[in-house]
Amino acid sequence: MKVPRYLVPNDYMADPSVHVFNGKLFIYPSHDWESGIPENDNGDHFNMKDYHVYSMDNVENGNITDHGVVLRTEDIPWAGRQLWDCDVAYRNRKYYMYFPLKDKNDIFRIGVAISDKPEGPFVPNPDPIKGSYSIDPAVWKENDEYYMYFGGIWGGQLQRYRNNKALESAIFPEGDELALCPKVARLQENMFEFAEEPRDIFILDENGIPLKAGDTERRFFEASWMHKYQEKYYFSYSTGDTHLICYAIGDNPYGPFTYQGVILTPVVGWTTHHAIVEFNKKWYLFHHDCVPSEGKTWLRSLKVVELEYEENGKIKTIEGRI
Ligand code: FUB
Repeated sequence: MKVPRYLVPNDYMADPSVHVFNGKLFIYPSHDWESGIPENDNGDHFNMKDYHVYSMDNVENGNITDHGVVLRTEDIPWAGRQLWDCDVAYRNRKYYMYFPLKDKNDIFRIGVAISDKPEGPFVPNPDPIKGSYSIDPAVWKENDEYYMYFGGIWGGQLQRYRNNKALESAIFPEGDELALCPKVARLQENMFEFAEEPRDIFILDENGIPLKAGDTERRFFEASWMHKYQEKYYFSYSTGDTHLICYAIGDNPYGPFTYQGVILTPVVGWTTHHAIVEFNKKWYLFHHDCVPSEGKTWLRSLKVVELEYEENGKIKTIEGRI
């Protein structure tokens, strides 16, 4: 399947996280809707209030099952607003959904909800993960350890923190200053807490120098994802205001990662977001765009396309506007 295909034509779904559980592909998207909130740089117009889960036996034939609503803000005791990009991990016969949500003080935290089945429904813990902040959790399993990648600038609030502590007010590095780093933290065995202080992830240029804040076509903005190919760790992310999905390669889950190139050129819409997964011996890029909503940035539609590697492990760039 070399041409991207829309997966859920009857609803607006975005920010896919995708995993293979029990031999099926499970998709965990954000659920966009028309809330009427005006667009701003804070992302208030992304006012999502529930999640659905989707599954597929076969990506090529496009058949997809909607498992319905699996978690809502009204079920989450600490909820303020805005359920953004979630992810799900499996451990010891339980499925853990990690979701970013603003608390009652309008601060993004990361919550956990549990299910016995990959399709949910998910029951939320009464409190968010201690010490969690910002958005876009993505969980990677390595042997018996689980690592959560997270972070996002602007509406994702990462600029309000340094060394995992809240600042009095946001500070954006500029120009030649080091770009804000995405974070990673190993999870405790119970999957409910961080097992360590979140660490910075360094994305290096071709000379081994961490990317600068002014390097907006390459520096991290949001939407972390991790996958492994030929024993290398591929950390991929969105550059936000320059609208690219890029990737960087490293030798272990903590990095550092060296910048490699663009996976997806800008799509129609403002945000871009993705998941990369191998299923039935093919690699796929799941992503979203705003073509069906005629460019309304807050009404995004889920897409999938095959992803290919060069022999040297480089990912072939995919055009976002086809
Ligand atoms: O859906 C809200 C936000 O938009 C996500 O958390 C970001 O990754 C961007 O896609």
